Amino acid sequence: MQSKITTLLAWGSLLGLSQAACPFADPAALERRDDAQPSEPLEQFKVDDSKGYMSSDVGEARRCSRISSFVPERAVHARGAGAHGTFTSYADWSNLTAASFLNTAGKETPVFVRFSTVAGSRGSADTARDVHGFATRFYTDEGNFDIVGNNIPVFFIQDAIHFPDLIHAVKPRPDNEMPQAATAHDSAWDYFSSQPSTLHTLFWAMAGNGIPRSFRHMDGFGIHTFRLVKDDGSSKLVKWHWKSRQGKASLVWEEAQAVAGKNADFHRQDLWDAIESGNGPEWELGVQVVDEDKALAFGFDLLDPTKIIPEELVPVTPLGVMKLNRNPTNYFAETEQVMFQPGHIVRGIDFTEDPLLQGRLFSYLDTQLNRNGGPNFEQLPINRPLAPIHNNNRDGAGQVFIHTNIYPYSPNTLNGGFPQQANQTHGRGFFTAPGRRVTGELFREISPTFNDHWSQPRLFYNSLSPVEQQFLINAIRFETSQVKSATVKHNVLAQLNRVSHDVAVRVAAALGLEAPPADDTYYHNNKTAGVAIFDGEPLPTVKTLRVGVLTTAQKNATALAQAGSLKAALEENLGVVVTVVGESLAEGVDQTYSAADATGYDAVIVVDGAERLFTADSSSAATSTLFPAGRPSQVLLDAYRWGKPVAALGKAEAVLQSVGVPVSGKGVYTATGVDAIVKDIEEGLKTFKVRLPFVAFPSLSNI
Ligand code: HDE
Repeated sequence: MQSKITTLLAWGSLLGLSQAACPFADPAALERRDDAQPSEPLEQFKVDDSKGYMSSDVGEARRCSRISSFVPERAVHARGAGAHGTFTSYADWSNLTAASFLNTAGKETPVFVRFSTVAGSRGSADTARDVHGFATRFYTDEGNFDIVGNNIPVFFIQDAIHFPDLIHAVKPRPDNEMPQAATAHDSAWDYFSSQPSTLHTLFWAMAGNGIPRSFRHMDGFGIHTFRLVKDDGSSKLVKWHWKSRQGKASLVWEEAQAVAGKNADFHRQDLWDAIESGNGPEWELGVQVVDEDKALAFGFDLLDPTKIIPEELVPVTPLGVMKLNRNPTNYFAETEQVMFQPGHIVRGIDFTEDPLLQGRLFSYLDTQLNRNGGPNFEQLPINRPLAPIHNNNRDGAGQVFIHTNIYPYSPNTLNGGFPQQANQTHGRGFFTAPGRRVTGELFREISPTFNDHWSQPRLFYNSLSPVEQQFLINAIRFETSQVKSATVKHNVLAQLNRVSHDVAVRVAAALGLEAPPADDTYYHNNKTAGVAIFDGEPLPTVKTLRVGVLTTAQKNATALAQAGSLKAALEENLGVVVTVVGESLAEGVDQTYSAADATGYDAVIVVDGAERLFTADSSSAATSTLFPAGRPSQVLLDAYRWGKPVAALGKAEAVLQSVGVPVSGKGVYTATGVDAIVKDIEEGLKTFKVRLPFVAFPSLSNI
């Protein structure tokens, strides 16, 4: 580590220790605490007031309303959903780390995960295009360890001091608080184009990663380089990876916008339903491991959080698997009050001097102090570690323990020297990488090894297929065509042009501008694997994906029966969730056409006999007063336009043509029997987006 960056002491190592308990239910149960008392499980904190009486005490009501509104929403990542689960270690990893949760094959550690978007406020829609938070807490037997990561492996900035600027630029305007949960505005693109360290993350966000199909279908990353430390004090540099066992899948933009209007809770609903149905999602935790002296070996600085280590250079070593299997009992008490901190680390894990990470070690504690009005948020049930707590935090607002030690300081002679500071050899306490030496000069400036902002966005862009490149360009076109400032548009094109002349020309075409001449300083043809979403690996499972079966509930019992057998066959063979749609909620119908739309399904099938609902003839049932005119056709056509597999059984084949779906199109299936359609739908769902709703432009001349 000899890069010329500002090196801060790892104060966060101290921040992770202030953790305790909260028996708020019964004053008589106030705990008398010594410095190290085991915690009780979360269960004891659950209060059931469903059979009790409401208080008529106005004072209490006022106090309660003040209390419940006291915790402000998160300044960023306000919109989110959480779930409990278990992490299971694959092996004894003491060859890599002293972390106790990784020291035995099969060892289970409880976890709580919170997924989020970044820019939107707490009531915003789930499917806004954004980076997504992926924060995991491990309640290990040696204290809490948090990986506060995102679904994109890089970040916008390299130094924490720039974070307020980034957030001010991305958030709504200060005067009118518009636009909500969106970056399609002048200040965001002004910042992106003035601070080119943002380009790499921006490219990932403008590709499918910004609009995942669900929290379950995205990967997670710790982003910064961390350290794993062994018992002997030796250490390695690592990057954390969460790889989704559901595979990666994303929406398309028109669909995401429609979802935002139809179901703002789309992602939290999906996660909740999957867990309730016993199909909790799983991720494999892995690390890329690099020797301490190889921080500059890959042509960039491992302390620079805007860079990935391509997996061809350093493969990911899988350490264990996490399964989420329990929804929260109370959103506020758990998901809202969970207070993650990158500073929450355990023995065997340590920080690096990454200047973004160093700032986060301070900032997250500040945030939690501000949100909670004091340091005792660590005593809340969801934040409280399962391991015994030893710290010297005392008093403060909301202190719920009665500490009994009257010599709460160290060193002391009056209490036999306790409490004592734990160290590597004493008390199996906390330690940082003790064998490490740092040399070099300290400057308050960005290291020259942090200066290349263009090669890696280009690597990312080169690694996408032409269709996915077009997807990315469409996203940039959508965003920048809402930018009003000519200067900003000019600056955007200049930065895009440093990544790729192709991108600059194609974005410029939509803006009615000329791209600057090619600037090939950073151009190269390298590629990396595994970053694609739409043309990546097929999904490993289609279980829990949603299929809409369009039928008629009137005048055609056979069509309704066919919908029923199709539903049974699909659910039994594929484990998908099937919704049978009809004009009214007759028996066998799950949803009406008046409530249905294509955002609710990953694939759509029209059954034999439902044709009359799709004809444009105004005298027919297609204009029934039971649903808005043309709704069945719209569901089918939208599903097709948004790249979903669509199918028609028997005579319903004619419907495809009549609404404008080419029968021979990719992912368009026709059959007479239920079994054949089940197979086709499985194949289509595995590909997920069987076609993207635009043509690929193989060369610039086609713009
Ligand atoms: Fe955060 N970030 N962040 N961030 N972040 C917060 O903490 C901050 C950064 C991330 O579900 C806040 O408790 C600074 C990178 C997630 O509760 C706040 C900097 C990464 C979550 C904060 C960063 C993240 C947060 C808001 C630059 C990926 C949601 C409320 C130095 C590695 C956690 C809160 C949850 C939340 C500050 C950069 C991920 C304000 C100053 C890089 C997933 O403290």
